[in-house]
Amino acid sequence: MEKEQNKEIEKFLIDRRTFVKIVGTTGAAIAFGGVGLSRFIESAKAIDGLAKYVDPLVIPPVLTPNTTRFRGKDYYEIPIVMGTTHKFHRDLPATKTYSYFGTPPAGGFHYLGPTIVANKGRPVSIKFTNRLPRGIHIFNNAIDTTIMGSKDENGRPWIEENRVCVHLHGGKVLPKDDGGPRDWFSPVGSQQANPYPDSATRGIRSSYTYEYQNDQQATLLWYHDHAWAITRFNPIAGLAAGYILRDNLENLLIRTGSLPGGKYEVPIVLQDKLIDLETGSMIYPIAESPGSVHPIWIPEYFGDLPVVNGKIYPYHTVEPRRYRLRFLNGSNARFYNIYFDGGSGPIPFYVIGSEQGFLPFPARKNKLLIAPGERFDVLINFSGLTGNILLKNDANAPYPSGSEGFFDEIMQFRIGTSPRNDIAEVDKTPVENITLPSIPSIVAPNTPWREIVIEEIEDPVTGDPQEA
Ligand SMILES: [Cu+2]
Repeated sequence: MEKEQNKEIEKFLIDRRTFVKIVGTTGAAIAFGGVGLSRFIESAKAIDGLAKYVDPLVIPPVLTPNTTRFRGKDYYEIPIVMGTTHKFHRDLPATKTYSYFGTPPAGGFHYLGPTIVANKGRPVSIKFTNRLPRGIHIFNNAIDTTIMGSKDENGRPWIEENRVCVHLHGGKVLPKDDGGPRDWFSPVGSQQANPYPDSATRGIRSSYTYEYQNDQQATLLWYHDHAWAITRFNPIAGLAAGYILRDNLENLLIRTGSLPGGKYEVPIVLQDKLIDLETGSMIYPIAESPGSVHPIWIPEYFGDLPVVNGKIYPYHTVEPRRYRLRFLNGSNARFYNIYFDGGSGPIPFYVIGSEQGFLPFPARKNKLLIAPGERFDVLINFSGLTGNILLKNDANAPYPSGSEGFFDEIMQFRIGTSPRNDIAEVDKTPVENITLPSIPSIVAPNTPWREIVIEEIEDPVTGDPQEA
């Protein structure tokens, strides 16, 4: 029985992979051909000089909700701000970033945003306020006004380049709370008339309160910006953060020690980044093809530096025990095929959940492919290991066979010691024996499998992706 189940899981993971391959092979390999690469190469020059594993991993703060303002609901207020103090690396100057602002931990945290922890069945309401500066966007040079949504109905570029809206990725929400690209809102103080009657918010307010019912499986969701015509910039600028949804069964597993909780549950937000190593500024490359349909726009962004929770090549000191790592690929286009390397081959780990909830049971893996936007819930046991473990990657960009290459190292786990008297209860139950919260199957027995292919249409001349 268990074997059968294991096969099912394996099939699930393999099917996903095959699916991704089908998507990935059509044209992605040449998607980047020739556009905006000069900047990419320029910034790559000094990478060898950037020391690895000198910055500790930063854990985004978990926000405390106001539980009394609205009955039966967790309420938050999150300003969306620009910061000038975030350091991606010890040896880089501070960088101008955008973020969902939470109480910063020591050292400053002005990138990405606070983690929201919600519980199934208890609604969350978040008032986001746009406190970005009016006007100029952080990636102003890369704005292509030929992209739909870049101009108003009179053909003028939007005054409010720093428009925002918030999308809870993977969330089951009402349309009004989905953060559709057209439902953007402006920086504080802006009073631009609302030109579209179908938008409740656009241009006429500086904040919007989203309601999340949390009526779905426990999982890691994420919230990120989704503003019209500039969504590709904003999560790179920093507007992306985690939203952990728990349910009673999961909470029980944490309380009883079957799943690591507290500091043993670590969010890992993977991104790639282009940074001007002189100034510390983030770079968004542009195409230089005047006369083409979109002269500035590039189809995919690839950075040459791995960034985890806002730090380049960070390290994290762990105890020799089991950890739960909540992976999110918050990159624009980069896939990661991750593995843990202790010096003698990949260290096996377990996947216990993916985008929308737990797997039926833990699946043992050596490597794991994570596409942009995807989340994976991973258990890894550091007990019995010593020294430093590297989190590595061997996925090409564009995936799977592109020529942009990849950084093979991402971050380092340093195996420390266990605190005295800490008996890691969690390690006593073998991972295979953990019963995960069951998910009701939505597929009737003998339902035929159908393959759905999403294809990218390329320009016959340039080979650039045109539509999908
Ligand atoms: Cu999304």
